[in-house]
Amino acid sequence: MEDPEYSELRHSELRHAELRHADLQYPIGKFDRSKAAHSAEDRKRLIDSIADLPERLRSAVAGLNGKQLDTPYREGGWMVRQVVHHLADAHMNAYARFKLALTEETPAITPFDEAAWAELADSRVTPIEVSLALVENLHARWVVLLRSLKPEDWERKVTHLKAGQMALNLMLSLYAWHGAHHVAQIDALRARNQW
Ligand code: NI
Repeated sequence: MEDPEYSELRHSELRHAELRHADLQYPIGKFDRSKAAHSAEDRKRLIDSIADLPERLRSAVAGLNGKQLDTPYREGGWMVRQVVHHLADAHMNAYARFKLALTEETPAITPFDEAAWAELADSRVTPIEVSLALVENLHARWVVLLRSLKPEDWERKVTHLKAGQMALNLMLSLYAWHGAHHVAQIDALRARNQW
């Protein structure tokens, strides 16, 4: 008879291998496009989460040395450093998209090639402090803007060339998810390595 503990271990290893990729890349799950923020309560909660992101990101990377920052958060994934710079890249785009949506009629939004941006020199070698400060300052302005929106403003849309039409109430949930998603990747890496 097989040692039950061994069998359990083997089973969990197999299961772990199956789930490994999706779990590591999407530790909080993929974004659910059905989750637009339709109520004022939902929007308040999501704006608060965007307001807290700079601090959550800072604690996620606190105390990591250069070698740890240059470690991919999963095999074949971005280095921690690139994840931090990616949040600045993506949220600068997001902020501009909100402002475009508020000042133009359903403007067309150009997607950016996030993988290619992450390979440019500034994403690979800039000290993370630069992007931590950038994200802090960017989110400070973004949150002032978000808290000023009237209920009807949340229905304003952009046309994303790949994702189609998106209202601001959907983009709000998307970016609240996006910040939490990348922070969770870093948290999971640290937990696995006991850093
Ligand atoms: Ni991202």
